[in-house]
Parts: sequence; structure tokens; C-alpha cells
Amino acid sequence: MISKDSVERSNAAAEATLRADYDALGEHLDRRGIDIAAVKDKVAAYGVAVPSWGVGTGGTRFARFPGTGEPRDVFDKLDDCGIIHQLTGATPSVSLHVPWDDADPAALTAKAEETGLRFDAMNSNTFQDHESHPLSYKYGSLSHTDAAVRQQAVEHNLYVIELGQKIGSKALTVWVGDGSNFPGQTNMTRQFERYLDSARSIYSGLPEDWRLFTEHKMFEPAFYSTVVQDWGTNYLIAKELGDRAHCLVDLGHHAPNVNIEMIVARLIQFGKLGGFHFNDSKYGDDDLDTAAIDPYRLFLVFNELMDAADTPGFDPAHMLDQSHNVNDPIESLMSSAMEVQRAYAQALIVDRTALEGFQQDNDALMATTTLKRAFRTDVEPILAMARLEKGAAIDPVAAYRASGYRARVAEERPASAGGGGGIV
Ligand SMILES: [Mn+2]
Repeated sequence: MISKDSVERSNAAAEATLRADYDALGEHLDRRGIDIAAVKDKVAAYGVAVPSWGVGTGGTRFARFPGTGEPRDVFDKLDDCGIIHQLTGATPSVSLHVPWDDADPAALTAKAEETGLRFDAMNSNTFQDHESHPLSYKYGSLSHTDAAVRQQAVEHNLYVIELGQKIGSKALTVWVGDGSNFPGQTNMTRQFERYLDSARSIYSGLPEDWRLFTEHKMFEPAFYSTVVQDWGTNYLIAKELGDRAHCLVDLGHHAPNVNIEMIVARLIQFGKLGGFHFNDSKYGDDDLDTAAIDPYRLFLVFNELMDAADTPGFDPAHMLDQSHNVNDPIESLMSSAMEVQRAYAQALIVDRTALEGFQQDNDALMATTTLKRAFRTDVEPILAMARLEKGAAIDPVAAYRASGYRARVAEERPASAGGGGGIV
């Protein structure tokens, strides 16, 4: 961990300015009938899960340029995730990917305790071959033509659930790369039937208090067709499987210009929104940092979530899922967690009564201005004050850079290889 002194030094330099900004924003929001302390308390209670695979440098199909002090194993990853939570106070949980993060559950639990973290949804990996899996996933996993490969993939998912139960997780996220690269390569109907059969076998092994999230993705690694390619197919899966099956929306897994907030609204309306993988994209599944390209879209997603906030049992999982190619992953993940918090805070201050009135009166201009007014409000002092009050950093990136953490771990962690493909 970074020393408390180091964080306090960093905060001392910024605290007076923050208090002045917070008070000024408080007065401004008060004139709008908004209690800044109530917003701050909600923001302080908010958390987004960090993906264990996010703390390493990602890469593309072409190359990977590793940074220094990259985590060597899941325990190093948890150390890095612990730093992200220490400085932002916004990422209390970690989502593991198995077998990448397979380890002794007692050791995982002990490390989580040491780093102040808990475990969010488990992720199963059947999109690449593993030493412990004798059969290849080259032509798919849950929808493979060979029943033995499908069985191997199902058993892996059941193993991941079992591991998750031992470390306090309550959900399994399944994403498969199954699809085809040529028209005619696969019978699309038969392939989806095979997928559904396998998914039913996984669902039947799901503990009563667990949820199953299926994640759709338009393309890649299959470039002609993908078996779970969009939210419609994803909804069909969740509906076929049962009440504990829900759809996970990864913001990067849609065609450009798709109205993602509308997909979110539909899934909420029919009780099938499981959660999110937050990231951003420009062209495809670019896995860019959350809100790096389109913060307004992220806000509009949160606007839908706030609209449904009072729905009984509504509790979607919030996770980051992005690939870091040019930045220090810790800095990117801290910034992204804060961007998610920002969108949440902005959605909290939307004047919903006014919005409903304008919608009812078909006053399109004033309705959209109502959203813009919330989006344009600089809520940074609310986020920073929430961090300060919980002992995190007013400016997490500045505190991180001042701490020398990366240089320190680089001494213990040998440089990783630069070759190999990227991360999904
Ligand atoms: Mn994802």
C-alpha cells in the first residue's frame, strides 16, 4: 500500500481549494433545490469493480508494449487493485478471470483482506486454449460441434462457480468468442441451439443466491458471425435460462452509433439488465478508457439507471473492462472509476420532475436542456470531497505519481515479455 503520510501530504496541498470549490458548488446546487451532502453521500457509497486483467498492459493483435513493474500473478494484480481503491475509494471489488487468476481460495481471500478488497463477478475463459484443458477451443467452446469440447467448457464454468463460492463471489460472467469467419462455415441455428444447451447446463449448476451474466459482443475473434452477437440474442438467452440469468452490457460491444442507453432501458423494463462492463470506443471494441471518447453517452446510461433506481430488486453489477495500451493501467483505472462516479453524480442531479413535465408536454428542447444542465455541472468537488472524507486522495493520479509505487514494484517484478497478442 501507499503510506498514509504520502496521501495526506498530497491532500494537504489541495484541501483548501477543494473546500472553497465544494462550498461554491453547494450554494449553486442549493439554488436548484439540490442538497450537495446527500449527493456526496450517495457518491461515497458507490463502487465499481476493477477487472483483474486490467492492471496489466493490454495490447492489440499486432503487439504489446509492456510497462514496468507489471503484475506477475493474481496476487500482484490484487496489490495493484488495492492501490486503485486506496486512492479513489471507489473500487472496493475485483472481478477475476479464470484460469488466468486461478489460485488457492484461502490465499486469494487472505490477499483480498490484506488489500481491503472483495471479489465481484467471476469470469470464465473458454476463448483460448489452456494447459489444463486437453481439447482445443479453436472452433468454439459452448457451441462447439463436438460434444466433448462443449462438456469441457461447461465443466470449466462449473469449476469457476465453485472457486467463486469459496471467495465470496455471487455471479458468473460468461463471454465466448464462438462464431464463424466464413458464410456457410456454421449453421447459425444449430450453433445457437448448442450454445443454449451448454448454457442450461451451467445455469443448472448455479447456486440459488448467484446470478449468471451473459455478455454479448458484435464481432471478434469471429469476424463473420458471433453466436451471442447483440442484446437481442443475449435477451433470448437470459429468457430461456431463467430468473437468475441476466444480460451484461459491455459499452464497447456494439456497432458505432448504436443507442446503448435505449438498450439499457429495454433490458431494465423487462428485468434482464445484469450489469455493465464500462469502457469507451470509437470504431469497434476498442476497449478505450471509460468516458475517454463520449462522456455524454455514459451519463445517458446512468440517467436510465437513475430513472429505474426505485425498482424493487434492481441491482445491476458495475464493472470496468478496458485494455490499456499506452497508459499506466493503475492511472487509467483510477481515472475511469472516477468517470463512472462522475456520470452517476450527474445523473443524480437531473431534475426528474421537470424532465417528466417537459416529456409530457412534448417540449423536446427543454427536456434535453434539463439533461444537459445536469451533465454540464462540474461535480468534481463532490467526488473529491467524498474521497477526502474516506481517507482517499483528492487527486488520485497526483498522489499515485508522488508515491513512487510503480518504480518500487518494478524493482520486485521483472519485466514481462513484449510479444504476444492483446487481451479481450
Ligand atoms: Mn467485457
